[in-house]
Amino acid sequence: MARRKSSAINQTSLLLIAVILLLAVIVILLLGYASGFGIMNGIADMMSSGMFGSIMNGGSGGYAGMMGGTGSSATSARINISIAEAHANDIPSYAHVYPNNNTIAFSSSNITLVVLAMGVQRAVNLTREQPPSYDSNSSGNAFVIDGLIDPTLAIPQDAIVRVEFINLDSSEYHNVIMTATGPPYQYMPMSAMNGIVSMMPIIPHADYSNGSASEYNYTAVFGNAGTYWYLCMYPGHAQMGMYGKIIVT
Ligand SMILES: [Cu+2]
Repeated sequence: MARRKSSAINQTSLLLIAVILLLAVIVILLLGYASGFGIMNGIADMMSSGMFGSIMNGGSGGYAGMMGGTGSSATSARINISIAEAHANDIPSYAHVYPNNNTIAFSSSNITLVVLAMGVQRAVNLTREQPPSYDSNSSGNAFVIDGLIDPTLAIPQDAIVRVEFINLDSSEYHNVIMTATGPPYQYMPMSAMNGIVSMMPIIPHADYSNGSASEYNYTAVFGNAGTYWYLCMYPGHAQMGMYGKIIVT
């Protein structure tokens, strides 16, 4: 009996430690963003052999361009909100948009994916499309990609996907990560770390008083065919429906 009890305590302790670690990572990501990614680079160095790898290596140079060596191409910047919205409606020729089944099929091995984050209501106003049923709570948050809300993305295997993530929300922090683990997601979406493909910091909301938004760029490659998901790691967002499906063939 004593043995069984201590094992249960150990499991509870491990879960607590996992929650504390995830909270710590989120705080560090926020601090890293605030300080121009100085901390992020440090973490990326420490974790370069770990699961985050060089994807985490945020650049400190804004528009300065590529940072570091192979795979270390993440950059952060500010972008004008109206330019960001125009950019979002500038759909590339290799992106085939099917509003009827909320799907975008990409026919290129070099893809630029502009991902906007915002509240569901703003997404509906911007696109005049409806969100998928799982993300229809008007107090929730959503992704807008090529004029659709949380669309399914069909992407060729091994395609180079340049993600341009822009937070157009007026009040909430967001990010977009990609993973093999699908919904349902918990308030703290720790399950998403299993099968993680890409990771980025959680970035601040836009400033509508001066018309500028936060942007973060990184590159993702899906080396294996299958079903993947993109989601926001900010606590509660993916749980309330801020996610979409990726089909790699
Ligand atoms: Cu979010």
